[in-house]
Amino acid sequence: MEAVDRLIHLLEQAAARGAELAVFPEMALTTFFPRWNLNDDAEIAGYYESQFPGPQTQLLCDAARKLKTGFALGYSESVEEGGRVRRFNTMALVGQDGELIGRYRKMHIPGSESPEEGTTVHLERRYFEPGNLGFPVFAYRGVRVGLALCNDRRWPETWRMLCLNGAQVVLVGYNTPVLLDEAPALAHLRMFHNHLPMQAGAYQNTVWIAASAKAGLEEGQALLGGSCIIAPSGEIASLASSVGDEVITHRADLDLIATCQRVNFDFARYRRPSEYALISERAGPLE
Ligand code: ING
Repeated sequence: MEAVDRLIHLLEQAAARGAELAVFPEMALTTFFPRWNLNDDAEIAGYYESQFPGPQTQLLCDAARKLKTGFALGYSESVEEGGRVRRFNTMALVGQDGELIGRYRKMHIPGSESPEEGTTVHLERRYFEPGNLGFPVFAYRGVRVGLALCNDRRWPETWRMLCLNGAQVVLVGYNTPVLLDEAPALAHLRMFHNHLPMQAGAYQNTVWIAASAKAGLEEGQALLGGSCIIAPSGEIASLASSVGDEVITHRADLDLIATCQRVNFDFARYRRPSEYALISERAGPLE
C-alpha cells in the first residue's frame, strides 16, 4: 500500500531525528472519503479497517518496533459490536514494541448525513458514529498520552476532559479543507481557527500537543496543513512549513507542565468545580 510506505518513510525520518513518539493524520491510510457522496456499499466498505493491526498496518507496527518509535495513526474502523457492524473514526496508539496500546474513537463527528445546499460536502455523519470510548489517556513510557481527531480540537471539552483524565501530551490527527462554501466571511481565518483552539487548549490545560495534518491537494481538494507542536505555555514550538510530506520534531520538556501549573493553573488550589454548577442555578433561568 502506497500510503503505508509513505508513513514508514516518515517514521524513519522522525526516528533519525531522535523522535520517541510520532503522530500521523486522521484517516492516514485512505483518502478523506467523506468529501464524496458515495452510495456503493462495497466501495464504502473498502475504506475501513476491520482489524488493527491488519496485514498492511502490521508493517508500520514492525517499523515502530525496529525504530523504537511508537506512533498514533488515524484510520476508519469497522467493528462488530452488539451484534452489528459499527463504524468509527479512530486513532490507534502503538508502543515502541510495535504493540497496540489503545484506541480512541472521534467524539465530535462534524458535517451531515447527506449533502446540504450551499455547504461544502462533508458527510462524516453518514460514514461514522460518534465515539463511545470517552477521552481515554494511555501510559506511553511513563507519559500520559491522550488522543483527539480533527473537529475534536475545536471543542474545549476535548482538552478539558483529557486534562482532567490526566493527559500530559495530546496527539491530534486532522483533515481540514481550506475552502468552506458556507462561510466565505471566515475564509481568511482558516489557519487561525486551526491553531487558536489548540494553543488555548494547551495553555488552559497545561498539556503538550502534537497535531498532524493532511496538507496539499488530495483528490482535487486543498487540505489546510499547519501541523504543529504546541507547548503547555500555548506557544507553537514547531510548525510545518510546506504542504508536502514533512516531519517536524520537538523535544518536549515535560517539566514545563508543572511550571505552567505553578504560574496559574494549580487546579487543586484554585479551581472550584463543586461551585460552578451551583452558581448558575442560583442565577436562575434566562428569560
Ligand atoms: N474536519 C473538519 C474540521 O473540523 C469541518 C470538519 C470543517 C466541519 C469545517 C465543519 C466545518 O476541521 C474533520 N475531519 O473533522
